[in-house]
Amino acid sequence: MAKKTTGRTPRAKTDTATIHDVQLQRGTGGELHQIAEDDMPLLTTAQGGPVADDQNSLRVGPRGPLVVDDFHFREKIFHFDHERIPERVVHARGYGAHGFFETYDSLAAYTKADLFQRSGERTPVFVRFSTVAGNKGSADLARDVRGFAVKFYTKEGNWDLVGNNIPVFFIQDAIKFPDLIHAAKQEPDRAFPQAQTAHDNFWDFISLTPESMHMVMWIMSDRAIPRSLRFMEGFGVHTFRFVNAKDESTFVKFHWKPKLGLQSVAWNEAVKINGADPDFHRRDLWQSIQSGNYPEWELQVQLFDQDFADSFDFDVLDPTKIIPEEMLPPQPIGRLVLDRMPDNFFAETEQVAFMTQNVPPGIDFSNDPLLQGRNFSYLDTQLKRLGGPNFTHLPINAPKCPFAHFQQDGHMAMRNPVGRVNYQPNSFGEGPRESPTRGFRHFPAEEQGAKARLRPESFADHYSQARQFYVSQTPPEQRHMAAALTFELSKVETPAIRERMVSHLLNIDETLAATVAQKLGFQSMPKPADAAVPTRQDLEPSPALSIVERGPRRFEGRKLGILITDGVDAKLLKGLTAAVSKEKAVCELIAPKVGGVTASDGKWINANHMIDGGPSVLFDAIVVLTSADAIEDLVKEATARDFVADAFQHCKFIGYDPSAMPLLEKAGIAYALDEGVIVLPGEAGLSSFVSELGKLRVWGREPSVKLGKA
Ligand code: HDD
Repeated sequence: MAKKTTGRTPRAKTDTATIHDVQLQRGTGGELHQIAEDDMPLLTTAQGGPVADDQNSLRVGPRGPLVVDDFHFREKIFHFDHERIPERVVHARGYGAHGFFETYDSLAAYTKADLFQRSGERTPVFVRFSTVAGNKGSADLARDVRGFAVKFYTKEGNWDLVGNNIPVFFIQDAIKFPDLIHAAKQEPDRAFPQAQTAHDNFWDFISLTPESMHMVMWIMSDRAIPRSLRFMEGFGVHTFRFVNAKDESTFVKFHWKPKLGLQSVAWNEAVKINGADPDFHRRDLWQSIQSGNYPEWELQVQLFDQDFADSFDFDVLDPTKIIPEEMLPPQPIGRLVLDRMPDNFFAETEQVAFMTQNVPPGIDFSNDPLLQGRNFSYLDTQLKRLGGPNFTHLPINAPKCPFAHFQQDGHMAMRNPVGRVNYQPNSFGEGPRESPTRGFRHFPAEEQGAKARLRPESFADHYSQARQFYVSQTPPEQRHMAAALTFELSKVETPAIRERMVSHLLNIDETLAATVAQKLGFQSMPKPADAAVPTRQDLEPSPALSIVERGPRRFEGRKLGILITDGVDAKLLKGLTAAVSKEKAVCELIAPKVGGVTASDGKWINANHMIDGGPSVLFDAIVVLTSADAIEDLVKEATARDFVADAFQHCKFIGYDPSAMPLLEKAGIAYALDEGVIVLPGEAGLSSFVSELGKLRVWGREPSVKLGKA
């Protein structure tokens, strides 16, 4: 007699008959209904075969071995074993969304690109944001460049604008890209540090590569730790060409400007966010799109001709240089709105294949050697990642306009040409033909010169724009750069590398170099690095380069964290949340215990977080609303004290009702109250408090906090 079976699931029995219990299905309002087995879709194998039992593998007797004719088990495990594809060699961690691009006015004078011809024209887009150095599972707030890749599904094929949130790059020639990335990623023997540039190999390479100095200034600035993907700029980096119907070319640089302004976090905050919520950026994008607060950017272009290029102090083909916005103001040409999350992360965000060489008629390349090298690289990487040449058949990569060609077969071919003829020319009059008038024609730039491996003289000034970036920052931003350089170099074990870096800083700004050297404990200053161009230009500061100067001035799109306890003044809380939502910002409630609190009017209020899971680093500003009865317990909570102390240290605005004062005392900030710590409701009222929050930070507090005087 067979032994009694064990481990039965509620849905299936292990013996001959499989009996399903009732199933639960979620209704539109989130409520659960019971549905009968016959009304459920049938589970099948990938071959479409109906499955009788998905809970138990096929075996001989209840305690016997598994048998090989269990094709369902074999197929299921086989498929699972192959679920991963290689992660991107760079930009592995990313997050994407769908949306549209809307053209403001016709740009026919500059480009024949179809998407720019008609005012109000909407082109579907898919955007993927990313960090560069970390692996797929790394944390969102790494100090790093952010990728900003946009695929426009135009009526004349896909246009991929594969940019970053920083307008310059580390290197001038694509042949150095593997070295740069090897040096930046984890060291190969120990496989750490991950998603960090604070290690010897990175700074060794950088300090031996003076052309990277301008980019180094950007990544040591707060640009490399954005508060939200929604609050950062994007740049096409290179000089491209627009080409109009008369085949006239205009040079163009692309800029994405966030509607909600720029904002970054403090470094200490970034470190804590990475622990509290490693998915901080993706969660933020998900929440804002799902709640209908669609992020928006304006596309602006710097347009210029050959005369401007010739008169410019730097080479417009050098990707380590910008054209300052004050010198050549960017013109708005359209807006990008992200309004839909992918249905499936893997199918869309992971499998999307961006390629710089995807350009429609009317957009063309310049001779920027980095861009030209990139045009080579991206096709290879997609073949490796996606496993075959038919990755354009995937819905996320397929054009949304009609297309026809004779490419056929290969792995996973889903759309082969039909009919007899699969070549051209053919005499059967079948199939697509090229069109000299409608097809893409490369801009006929005249080129000449000897074939050689070289770097132009016009690319040689590596320090002038690095300095311009530094002197364009406000004092708090300059302090952050010095602190970032000190932190990163403090992790470098080889003294010679630190010295070499400081010798470059001396060519950028003597005070910056001295601050970093002093913090690193140098006994003496090294000599300035030898420069290819001995005279650094003192360029005019460009306020457009500062985040603080480009701050939002409004709290719109931001998040207020309100710590509440039992007995919270219900009227005050209601008034505050109303004032915040009027500003198109969001409130989240944090309570000492999971669930919520009972307010002064006896009503229950649901909280979004328990205090341990809702630290203040997750919010742009905080408020503490408590009661005389609850404050005693609240001050005993270490996390509640951190909630306030961290917000203060990160120079955030803090609102509190008078009963919360003991918590401010316990957090050690009661004696350092400044204009950013505001008692509520206050004389000016709650809306004036919320409009004050638009300043985002009280940077004037920072020096005293740093020195521990607060
Ligand atoms: Fe790159 C991915 C941006 C230089 C080679 N790059 C990649 C992505 C972005 C950029 C945003 C992620 C796309 C996505 O979300 O799927 N890359 C840049 C910018 C650069 C740059 C702004 C300089 C201005 N890249 C660059 C060079 C090379 C590459 C010089 C090689 C010669 N990049 C690649 C790649 C990647 C890539 C290996 C990895 C994954 C992928 O392409 O799809 O081909």
